[in-house]
Amino acid sequence: MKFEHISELGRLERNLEENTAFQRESVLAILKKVREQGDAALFELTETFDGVCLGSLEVKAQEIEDAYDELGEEMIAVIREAAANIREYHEKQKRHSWFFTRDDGTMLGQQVTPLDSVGIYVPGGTAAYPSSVLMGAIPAQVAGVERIVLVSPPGKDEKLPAAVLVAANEAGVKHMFKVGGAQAVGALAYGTETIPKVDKITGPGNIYVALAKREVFGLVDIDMIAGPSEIAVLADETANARYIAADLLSQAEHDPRSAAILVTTSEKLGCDVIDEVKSQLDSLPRKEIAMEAIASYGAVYIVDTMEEGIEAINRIAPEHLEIMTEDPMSLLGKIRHAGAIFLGEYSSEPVGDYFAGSNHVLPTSGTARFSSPLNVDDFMKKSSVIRYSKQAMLENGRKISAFARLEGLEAHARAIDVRLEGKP
Ligand code: HSO
Ligand code: ZN
Repeated sequence: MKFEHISELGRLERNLEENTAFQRESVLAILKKVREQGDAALFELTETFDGVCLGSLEVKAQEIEDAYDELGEEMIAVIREAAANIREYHEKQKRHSWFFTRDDGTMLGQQVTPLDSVGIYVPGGTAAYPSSVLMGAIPAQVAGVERIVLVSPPGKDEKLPAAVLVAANEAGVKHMFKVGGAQAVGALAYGTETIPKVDKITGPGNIYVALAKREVFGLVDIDMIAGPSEIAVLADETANARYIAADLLSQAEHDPRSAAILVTTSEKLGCDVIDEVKSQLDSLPRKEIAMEAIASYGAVYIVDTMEEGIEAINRIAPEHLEIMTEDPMSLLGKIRHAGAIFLGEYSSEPVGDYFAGSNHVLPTSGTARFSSPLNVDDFMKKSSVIRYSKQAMLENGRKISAFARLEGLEAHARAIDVRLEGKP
């Protein structure tokens, strides 16, 4: 981690899908196989890629019970409390249908309907995060989605991690399947004998999963193609260097391509944070990953004024932003682009990853310029509702048919005219 000039900001742009022609070819072959052979393809591909010969794709009730025993009371209680916080936050996002009437008797409105079914992908191995299960499933459940389907690659023991099963169960997921990779995306998009076809696929995954999601987009909806995690901290001389370093490392440990950036008006704070990062790194179990991230995408930018700092943050449009200044609230309104904004020294980023209630599935790689955290709206859609009255038709019909003729669409015009003739 070192000082860099603000003009170097562009270096942080990372493209997840560079040079992926080879993987795309194999994704296409996998999707074709799943479409043509259904469950048989899933069993075969799970044996090839995960090295397990599954007896059944579906997670059985007994496995969920065993997961509760394995996880233990204390962690079950923590997951329950986190789930309650996430539910409370997302309830506030829920939109309702609205209607209004005009004096002429017309009624117009918007009817909001949940999607019928969604699939939640949970990556395998050390990235099988139970917190991400809550973040995907709870907004869907709050939206009112009837069928939430979880898919995740099994471990060598043929199982899914206990914490994942408990989190899914606590979030109200009733259908869980042991399949991962591009084949799981194919199963959700096309449906197989065992796995129901869904309308939308959410959740992060490796490059094969990301490419498969992109490939089936259109047939089904997808959430986003997430890049490596990012954190930016905007700080003045009052900030605590130890806290900032710890927070930068919290995201650096996710991925060797994670970005961790400090933008500050204080050169002294910048130096202290660099020293702290070096000393805290040493004892981290995931030090190799964090070190690589800090070396490649870690940076400290010194700015002359807070205004300049805010400008830099808006250019980065980070996934996570922490504001560690004397009065963080006073800067909030000036931040235009950031996935999640953490205010003050006790709002450490992992508070949002696990427990506060806000969603941790956030726009990365600068996409916060135009997109939002995963939210209840992602699992709902809207229908326009129109009820025109006879009076409104008689008053406005001529204008409508004239508009239709302007476009050369005579049948449209006559559909109106036929109602203006006075004949039923
Ligand atoms: N910070 C990650 C989410 C996560 N962290 C899951 C821990 N577990 C992406 O925003
Ligand atoms: Zn995290």
